[in-house]
Amino acid sequence: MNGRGLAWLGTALVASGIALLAIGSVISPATGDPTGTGWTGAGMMGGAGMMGGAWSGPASAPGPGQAGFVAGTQAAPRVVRIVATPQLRFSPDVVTIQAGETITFEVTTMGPTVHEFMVGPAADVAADTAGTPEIEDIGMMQTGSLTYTFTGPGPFAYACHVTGHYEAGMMGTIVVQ
Ligand SMILES: [Cu+2]
Repeated sequence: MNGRGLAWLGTALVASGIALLAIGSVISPATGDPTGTGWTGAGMMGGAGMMGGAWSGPASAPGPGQAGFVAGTQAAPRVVRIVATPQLRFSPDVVTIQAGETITFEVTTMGPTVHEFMVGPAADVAADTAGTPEIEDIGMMQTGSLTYTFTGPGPFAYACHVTGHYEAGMMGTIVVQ
């Protein structure tokens, strides 16, 4: 999080305000699906008109234990989609992987609150350690992408380190199968 991000956040909050917060609150109940494939809100979001374009892509690829699962590799990463909500949560907040997998996270911010997405060893993610892979400043309806290879048993985690968000609980867990 930097000064520019804070300024942008303020502008976005003032400009976008209540209506988008309301939309976010409708969408965000999402699923909490630990496999990251539950997109029950997709139809509703598509129906919201201007937001439809952001949701036209496929859902997350099947995870371990699901039909059609193919482990992600560096040559062909598995895509996991995550929504960052105005309620300072990630949906899903648990992602299951197979040891050694390479995952491409596609993280979309719903609503006017700007978010970040950091992923890696849980201790580094918790401490916001410099150099830990991160997507910065994901603005409203923007999607950021980050590819990460999970080497070793973990523990791994992800988090948003916009000021106050991690402290509010904006974090997720990587379960290694
Ligand atoms: Cu955040």
